[in-house]
Amino acid sequence: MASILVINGPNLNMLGRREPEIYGHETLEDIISGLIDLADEYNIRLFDFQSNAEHEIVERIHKAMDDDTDYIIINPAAFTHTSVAIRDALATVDIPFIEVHLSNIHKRESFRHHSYFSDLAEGVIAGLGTKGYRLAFEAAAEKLEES
Ligand code: DHK
Repeated sequence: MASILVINGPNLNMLGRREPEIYGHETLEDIISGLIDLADEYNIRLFDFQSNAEHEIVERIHKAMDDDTDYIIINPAAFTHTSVAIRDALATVDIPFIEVHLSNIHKRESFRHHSYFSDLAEGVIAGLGTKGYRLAFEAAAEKLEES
């Protein structure tokens, strides 16, 4: 059975309560439970991980090599704009990934316009809210079915 790992970075554990005008009203639990349903439909194993700590995300990405993760969906949140370490971890494990952002980072403050991940990602989704995770999951699942 193929496996997809969904990683969420800092402050995304606060979704639903955090700046809802930007990030919406759904919680991270809502997002993950929707993805679990999709994973069942596609017969895919879903792993999910959220951390506010950069080193924990780096370590979880390393572990993806050992647990035979086939695809990663990642919203690095604020680390999008700062983390060479998480970028390097993704390059190290060489597992294809899709970068997701709830908000359209290109419409926001200029410090959010640069991502350390987009040039390595298979795809980037921004500005579609929680639907972005579902679209990323479907794209990843379909790629895995083709391979
Ligand atoms: C989430 C965050 O926490 C921000 O730091 C990013 C991203 C944007 C999002 O839109 O999901 O700048």
